[in-house]
Amino acid sequence: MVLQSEIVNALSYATSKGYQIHPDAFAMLKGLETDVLKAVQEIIKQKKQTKMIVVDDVKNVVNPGRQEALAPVEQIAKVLVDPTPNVNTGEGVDGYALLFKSRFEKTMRILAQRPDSKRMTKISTVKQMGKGSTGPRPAGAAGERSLANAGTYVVSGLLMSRRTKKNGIELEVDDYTGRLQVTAASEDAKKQAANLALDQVVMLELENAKGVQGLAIKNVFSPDIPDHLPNKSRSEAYAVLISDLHVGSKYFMQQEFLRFLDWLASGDDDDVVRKIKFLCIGGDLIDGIGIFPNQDKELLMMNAAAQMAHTAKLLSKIPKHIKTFIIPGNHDPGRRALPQPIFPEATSGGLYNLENCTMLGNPAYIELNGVKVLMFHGQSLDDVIATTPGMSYQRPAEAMKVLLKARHLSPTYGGRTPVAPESEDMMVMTEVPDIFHAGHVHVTDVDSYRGTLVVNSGAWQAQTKFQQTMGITPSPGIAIVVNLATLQPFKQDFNLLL
Ligand code: D5M
Ligand code: FE
Ligand code: ZN
Repeated sequence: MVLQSEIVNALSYATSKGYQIHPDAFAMLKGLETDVLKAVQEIIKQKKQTKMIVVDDVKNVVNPGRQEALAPVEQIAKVLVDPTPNVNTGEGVDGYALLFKSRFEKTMRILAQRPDSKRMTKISTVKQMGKGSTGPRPAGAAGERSLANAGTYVVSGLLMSRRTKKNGIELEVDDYTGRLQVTAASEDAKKQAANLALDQVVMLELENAKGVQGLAIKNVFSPDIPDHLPNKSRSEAYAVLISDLHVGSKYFMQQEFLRFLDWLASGDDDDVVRKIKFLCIGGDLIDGIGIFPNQDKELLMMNAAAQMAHTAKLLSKIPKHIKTFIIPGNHDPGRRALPQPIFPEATSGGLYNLENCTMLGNPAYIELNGVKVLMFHGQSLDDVIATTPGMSYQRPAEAMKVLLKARHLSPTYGGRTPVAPESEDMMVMTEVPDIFHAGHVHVTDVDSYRGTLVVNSGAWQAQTKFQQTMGITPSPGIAIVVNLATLQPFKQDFNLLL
């Protein structure tokens, strides 16, 4: 569809200049891996005699001497961040203390870039001010006047708890100098407080308010991503995003997946497919063994190695010119806790032998033609959906936005998502992604948030018994295709239309 309009544009440009395009030349233009309008403009610029654009004219602008007029579709991939080399195994309780300290410090560096953070006060200072007077009063040399003028206090910390009380929602924040309990009493503050993830870092603007014991929350600031203009590819290249194959499961949709693989290989006949340069696979390649109780009743292949070998065989059909990036999910071999290192090579069933496939840990940042892509399987989306009001399994992109706001991929500790006690918190979203790709929920969803394209890439597994009892209706058999030059996404459906 994108190219269709490109051709139409080129045609109408030629017509407007009084030119006609010979059908053979037209066919050749359609087959070019380039900007068609630009090619036609270039031809008209060079043409001196007739008003008919012919095959030779097209050849003229694509011959090697004139390559610069028609830049080929780029394919430059970089791995920006992979947790694998930094993953350590269990450090016990100490590890969690270090993890949270690291989370706090890394997120404070992000918050420091916000103008409101200039007024930040330590919690110990705020508590000190509260002693021996009717309430906290601003103090401290530099901040004194601005704090007094504003009549408010700004603190930041980890959100330790959230409780619904008579007066509103009580939050407890800790910034390593102290702990403070504050109340969201106004409707607006209550709404903002409800949308925070437990254990995330938050900045709060506080004030004294009538009828509220202690300080009241005037404003809630999540670290958030800045509203930004995303990076784009200079040429029209496409990235395909998929996840959750669940090979080995009775419900794996092999027919649809083979249809998808055939489509990837149909390059020469299709204007978009020809320009697919990248494929991102967001985890849950296999269904695994012993991942949930009584899983064996839902398996076709009873061992993980066989499942991986079959996956590798399927993925070997991806055309070799498509650079493929693969991260693990909760069903795949290797460590279960986040962040997950790359698949253990020994149990990867030959995946490592596919030269166009790059294995990465979960989460990982890559750059595709300059576009920053954050790949994350999405385990924590279950926790976000369970604990945030208004979230549902039918709109996973909404839950993904909560993670973007928190600048953290798995904020809540002690829920369904296991997080490893690493001394560095690698789940802090230090980079601002242009595309945020997750899966896990099995529902395709596409949205845009502050310049970032948010994609949940669905699944290739039909509805399981568990999902049926939970009332989760997956949307499997669909690939998300993104034009990296515009960041426009579209869905390519591989379900047979009945
Ligand atoms: O998870 C697919 C989706 O279904 C994800 O949102 C979790 C949910 N799910 C699936 N099985 C279970 C069980 N046994 N308990 C809780 N939630 C579940 P996937 O990782 O692909 O299995
Ligand atoms: Fe899955
Ligand atoms: Zn999953």
